[in-house]
Amino acid sequence: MSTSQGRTGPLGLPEWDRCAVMGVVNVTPDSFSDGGQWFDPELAVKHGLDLVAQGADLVDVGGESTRPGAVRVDEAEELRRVIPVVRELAAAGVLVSVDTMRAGVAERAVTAGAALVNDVSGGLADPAMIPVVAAAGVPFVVMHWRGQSIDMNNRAVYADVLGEVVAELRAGLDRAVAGGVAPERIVIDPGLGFAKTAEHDLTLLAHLRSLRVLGCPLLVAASRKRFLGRVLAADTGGGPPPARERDAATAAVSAIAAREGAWAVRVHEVRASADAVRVARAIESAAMTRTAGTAPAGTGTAQ
Ligand code: PMM
Repeated sequence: MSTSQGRTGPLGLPEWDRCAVMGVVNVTPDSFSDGGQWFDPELAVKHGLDLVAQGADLVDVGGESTRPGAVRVDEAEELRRVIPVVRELAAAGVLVSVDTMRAGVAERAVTAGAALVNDVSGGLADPAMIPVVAAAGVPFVVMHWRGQSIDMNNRAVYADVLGEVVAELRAGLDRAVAGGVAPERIVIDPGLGFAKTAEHDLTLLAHLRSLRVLGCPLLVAASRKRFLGRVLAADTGGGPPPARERDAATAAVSAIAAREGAWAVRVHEVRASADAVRVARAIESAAMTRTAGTAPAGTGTAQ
């Protein structure tokens, strides 16, 4: 089903009549946003269920931090963190996405019940990823990425951030399709904070509609990111608030992303974004109603 704004999700997932909310479960000791809180698998599962109760449509489970400067964990450790959590959440009926750059983790996670593969490298980090996703026939998130987190900040150099991100996403999309992933299963993501400064992130958010030229559902993952800290600090004159104090700012981005036609927002704190996307849907419906000619008399619209 396509919504009034033409927002259609990837083939293989349910369709919502609004922007979907993807809740984040990081089974890591060191994520910038919630590091360590859900490192225990039982707590991680409980947290995933709580996010669904708060309004998450799907839950993204990751076992490797991608914060700037992060050092990679090995595959065995990533599997140990992620697979039991994916399995339990999927068994409980939760729609699960796996956040991984490794084909082996993606493959095992899909077998354990994951319905979507979210690869921040868009298939660049592991040459086996695209063939695995193609064979599994699941939706695939292609994020804009310029290299591993350890030194990604050095790659935040653009003459035209919007044009370059669109071109590089198009290349990622073409790579995935050439590797056998069905185009209707691909979701794109501008990769806020990945090889980007706060100014780059804000420019991309200001032009979300331009990303839709690629013709794919759009995922926006602004939650608790550095650029929000920078925006909030600029007004108070103090330092940036800690990541966990950026949820209201995150919900503001969720409302805007939804209004701009994003397919989904990826957030750590779900309740406020679940409300935000519902308000955006209500406004979208009101805009459609007026377009359809039921505006009050005197506005120049058909009566
Ligand atoms: N950001 C993080 C992790 N996974 N996945 C997608 N698709 N897009 C993102 O921007 C993204 C991601 C950063 O770490 P976090 O889990 O603490 O937000």
